[in-house]
Amino acid sequence: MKLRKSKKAISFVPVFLLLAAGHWPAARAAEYEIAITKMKFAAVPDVLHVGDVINWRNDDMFRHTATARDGGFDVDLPPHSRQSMKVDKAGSFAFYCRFHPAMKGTLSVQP
Ligand SMILES: [Cu+2]
Repeated sequence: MKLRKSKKAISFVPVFLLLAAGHWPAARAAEYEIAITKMKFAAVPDVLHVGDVINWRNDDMFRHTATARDGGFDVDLPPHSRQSMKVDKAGSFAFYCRFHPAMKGTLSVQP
């Protein structure tokens, strides 16, 4: 029976490829931008994780807020401004703009 020395090294290649393919460890925080344009919040990321950062960006000439209905956050956004916010707890958080209650969305945050 002939054993080739390189055989063992080759078996590690698929594991390396999986890691390189973008399967980040859960602990790695991601950063997202949620823009406000023409009195509307842009689409929210499907799933957020605790530790992620949201950059709220107000492109309008009006002042807006991103305010959690449960009081967990209240981000003030003067015209043409941006503000970042760290997501610090898991759950589902409905939010709206205090000045324009028709503007709303929901953050879904996993641990
Ligand atoms: Cu508003």
